[in-house]
Amino acid sequence: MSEQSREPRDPREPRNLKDQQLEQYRVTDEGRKLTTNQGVVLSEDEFSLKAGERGPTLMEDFHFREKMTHFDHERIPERIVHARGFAAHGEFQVYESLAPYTKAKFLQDPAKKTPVFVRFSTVAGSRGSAETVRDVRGFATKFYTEEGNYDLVGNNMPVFFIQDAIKFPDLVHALKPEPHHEMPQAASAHDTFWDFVANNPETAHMVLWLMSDRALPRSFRMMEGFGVHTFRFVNDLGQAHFVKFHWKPVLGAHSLVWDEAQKIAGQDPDFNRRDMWEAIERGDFLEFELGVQLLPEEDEFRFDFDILDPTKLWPEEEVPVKLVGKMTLNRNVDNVFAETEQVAFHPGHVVPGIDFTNDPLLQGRLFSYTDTQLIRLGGPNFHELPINRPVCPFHNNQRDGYGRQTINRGAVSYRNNSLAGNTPAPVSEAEGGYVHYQEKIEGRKVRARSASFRDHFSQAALFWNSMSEVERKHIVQAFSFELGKVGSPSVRQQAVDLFANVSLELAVPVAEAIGAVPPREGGSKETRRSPALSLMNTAKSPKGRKVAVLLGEDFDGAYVRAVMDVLQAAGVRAEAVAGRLGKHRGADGFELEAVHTYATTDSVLFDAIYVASGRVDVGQADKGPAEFLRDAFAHYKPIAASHGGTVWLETGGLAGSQGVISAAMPDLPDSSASSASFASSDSPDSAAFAEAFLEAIALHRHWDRVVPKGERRCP
Ligand code: HDE
Repeated sequence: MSEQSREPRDPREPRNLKDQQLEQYRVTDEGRKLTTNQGVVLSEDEFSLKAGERGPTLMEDFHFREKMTHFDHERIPERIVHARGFAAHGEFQVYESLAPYTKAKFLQDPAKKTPVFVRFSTVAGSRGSAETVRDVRGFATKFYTEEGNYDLVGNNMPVFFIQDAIKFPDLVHALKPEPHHEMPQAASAHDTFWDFVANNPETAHMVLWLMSDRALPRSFRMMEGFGVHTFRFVNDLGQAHFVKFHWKPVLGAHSLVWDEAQKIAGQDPDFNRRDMWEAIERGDFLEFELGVQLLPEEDEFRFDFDILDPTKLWPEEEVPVKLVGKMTLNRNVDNVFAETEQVAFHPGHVVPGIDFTNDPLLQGRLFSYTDTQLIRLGGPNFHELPINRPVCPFHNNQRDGYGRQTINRGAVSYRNNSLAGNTPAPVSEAEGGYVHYQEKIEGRKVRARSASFRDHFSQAALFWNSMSEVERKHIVQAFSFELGKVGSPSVRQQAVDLFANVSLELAVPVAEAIGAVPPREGGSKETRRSPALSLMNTAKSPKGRKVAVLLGEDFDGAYVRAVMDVLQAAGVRAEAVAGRLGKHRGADGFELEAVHTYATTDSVLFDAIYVASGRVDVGQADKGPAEFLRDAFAHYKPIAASHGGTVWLETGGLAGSQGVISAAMPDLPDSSASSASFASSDSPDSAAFAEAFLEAIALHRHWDRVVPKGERRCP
């Protein structure tokens, strides 16, 4: 690229080694002369070259040919799984040296910031599919360390569907849209998926996670991440520990409810990426703590499950998660294709101090990820793409291939050689050379599953036992929905019978909902619980939430502004919605800016609703505060109303319900008026009102609220 086409970047943006490396590839086209890819300046770009104004187009039109050819080749194959993803840059810092466990350099020095690139994804859907579908989420992190790239390619669930990689093509074929009509998109609620589940009982544990609220994350900022497999840490002395990796979101793990998730898929298919993009642009960076569960080698057989089995987790109560560092995602990409689409993750990208185990799922992944990049990114040089380059130098005798960018000087590209002093040369472990952990292995070549992998139901039952009442209800509803979409009565019955092995409390109501025969016998002997598995025990903070402030004609501007300021100071985004965009004058003459209309947004896109007006002109929309409140109430969200807005609570019969804050609340200081429009002087203190609202927002959902079945309390 030419020198003059580079623009200096905003100096306020964070810098690190990776950022500096990427800088040399960034180009700003704005304000430049239009040229061909060969650098020839063009004089015209709207008309192809013709023999006469009304004549045929000429072959010699190199500009037309180049422009059209490049366009024809713009698309590459989407990822076979995890096609829909979104990514950001950031940094990772360890809290204290992990030297006793691993020699990985990026885990030694608390002062060191390691650049990272993280891609979040859904699994089943195509690249253009909606984001709030019921699915596993990918959570892939590339650490650009001084010793080379380390990729932690995880998911937001700690276990997996299958135990051996050879079954992955079968799983994915069953999950993806059915091949004869390519339906349904981005959904597991269809015959082939459930046929696979019913006939592959190892799926039971993961399917419970998939049917739980974990499959509907409110935000990429609010979900956990897991490395899934058991890996190995190796220290300087060659001693090993088994390790499981966790990402813990600082904002806690929070989920959508199903009806909301489905509606968002229509209202804003980009909901999760928009949330992440906007948060980073505002400076509300994503924060995750890295956690490790460590197990000394001698404890390998301590559990009643096999630690090599990827359908099992290590209960946190038995092996505590040690929080060892923090990752902050603080910069959006400049170009989604160049970065997010071309990034190539691989669980086999490890650095000295991190090694594999014999988990048969992990072993198979070590093959698949390079293989897939060869077709997806068109050849063996994908490591040279800017986003994939390590920040340390790399030298070897690999040469040529499609899209080769490195210009290797000299005649030698082999070892052993004498002409280049037998370099580039490997170095000893002491000098930083990667040495595989020398695990002793003995065995016959067999195609078999270890007997220690055969219990498929105990941990599924552990998960079920650990759920709160609300979470269990959601799981039963999810099974009832998904199996309710299955056409084959036989598959429905087989699935119910499989989950009878987990719990009859689960299988019987599902069977009743889908017209299957309720199983009479079943259940697991597992009675233990792991409280860490329930989302009810996660961190609760209002930070990162979004509130719609519904305005009409009679709001008290100063009061509403004051409430919005308190919310904003607590990290809550408060955005005004009105019948038209732009400035709105309150009853007191104070102006507020509406950034949405009742037509351009919707209740489901917010975590809470504040109605500030009684009289509302909805403009060109066919919905208004009544519909916003109806959905927010049914989705258990906090609702607040002041001044004339309280009338909506009363007509809707919402006043007094859990998580509904009214300016007329009896326990608020100076609370006096109820539904009538009143001036700020008679209204309760805006700070106290906002604080009560904030508390309700921190809880996120008010599950004890009674949402009537079969009828809606519509205002
Ligand atoms: Fe993947 N997986 N996977 N996977 N996976 C891919 O690689 C595969 C598995 C995960 O944002 C593919 O580059 C096999 C477990 C993430 O770019 C592919 C098996 C976990 C991503 C592939 C698994 C994951 C992928 C498709 C069973 C959690 C997205 C495109 C042995 C620990 C990475 C690509 C990104 C992507 C193969 C199972 C996580 C085909 C064979 C378990 C987050 O190579």
